[in-house]
Amino acid sequence: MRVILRNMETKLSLGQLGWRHFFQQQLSLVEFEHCQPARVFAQQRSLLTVVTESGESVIPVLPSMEAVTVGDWILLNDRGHFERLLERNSLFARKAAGSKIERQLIAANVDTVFIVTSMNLDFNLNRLERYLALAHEAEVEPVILLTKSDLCENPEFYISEARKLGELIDIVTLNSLDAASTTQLMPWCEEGKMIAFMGSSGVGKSTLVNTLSGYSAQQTRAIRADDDKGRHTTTGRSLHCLASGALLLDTPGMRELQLADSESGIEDTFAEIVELASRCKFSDCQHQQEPGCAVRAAIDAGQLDERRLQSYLKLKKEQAFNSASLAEKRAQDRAFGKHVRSVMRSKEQSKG
Ligand SMILES: Nc1nc2c(ncn2[C@@H]2O[C@H](COP(=O)(O)OP(=O)(O)OP(=O)(O)O)[C@@H](O)[C@H]2O)c(=O)[nH]1
Ligand SMILES: [Mg+2]
Ligand SMILES: [Zn+2]
Repeated sequence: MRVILRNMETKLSLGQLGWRHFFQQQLSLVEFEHCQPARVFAQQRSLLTVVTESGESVIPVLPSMEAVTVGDWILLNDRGHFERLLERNSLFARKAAGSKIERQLIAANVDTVFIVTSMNLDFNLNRLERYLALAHEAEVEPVILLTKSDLCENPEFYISEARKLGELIDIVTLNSLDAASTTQLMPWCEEGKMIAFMGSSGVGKSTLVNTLSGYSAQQTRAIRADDDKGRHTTTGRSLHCLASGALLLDTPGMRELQLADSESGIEDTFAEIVELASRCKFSDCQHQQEPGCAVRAAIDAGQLDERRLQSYLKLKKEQAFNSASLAEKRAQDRAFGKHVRSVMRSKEQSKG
């Protein structure tokens, strides 16, 4: 993972780093006098790169520390050591990829997430719904970015498809290689705002970071010609500072985005289905063949896509399953911790 401040000699003010009232009011008087707020810009296994008003520093990750992620605000004491993590404004998390039963933190205190997809074979409504659920769960405003407008003959088709995901979602079409085209994003890139780019490999997340920052901060690589898939060029998360004062987070294209602990994010993403379901005859209606099902009636009347209902049911099932596995794992970890502590205590007692 890399940190790129536009100019390492230039110090960033707290405001430019994204400090605001919400964080300030968490400080006690003692902390206000003796601690320095620091923003986490990058995170390696055992090291955190943090930036304060006085510049960048690297601190060790200690076992006693809570899990922190890129975008977090922490307090450093007068010796520059980790004091504590501040409460987050927003948090992106998913179930770790593969068979690992673990919650993985993606980013904290993000102001806007740009969900990036290209107007080619990458475009997929089900996947966009996954990202929207993640954003809604984090309570972060999502904007859908449809890239590669210069290569697309029919952008209207993609816009109208994406529009099916919500009347009010902001949708932007652009050519990520063209600076004039990316100025459309400037309203979200005010000083101190943190913007995250998320989406599959090859859609142009790093290209956007490069064009917006005006220099080649990130490596980019051509996609495969046969299926438009990317080559997983970016492998770590990194924050980049724009001249406007916004912080851009580039992320690696996710191979697998499994939702966990995201019930309300899914409900918000499929609000119209939730609303219809509240009018079904039975409270436990599965919207299959039950009599008096308002959801099926809407599908029959052409007001709701069968695809969207299936996507909703699939995500709900997945998140319930993953949340249960995570809860079970947490309970096991707690029981194990208790066991270890009681063994230690009895050892100490027998010594005494
Ligand atoms: N013509 C055109 N090419 C683009 C556009 N956006 C990205 N590209 C190209 O698409 C390829 C992939 O772009 P990247 O920026 O590396 O994609 P990424 O989303 O960062 O991919 P990962 O790092 O693998 O997750 C590169 O060859 C870019 O030049 C666009 O809007 N128009
Ligand atoms: Mg990239
Ligand atoms: Zn129903």
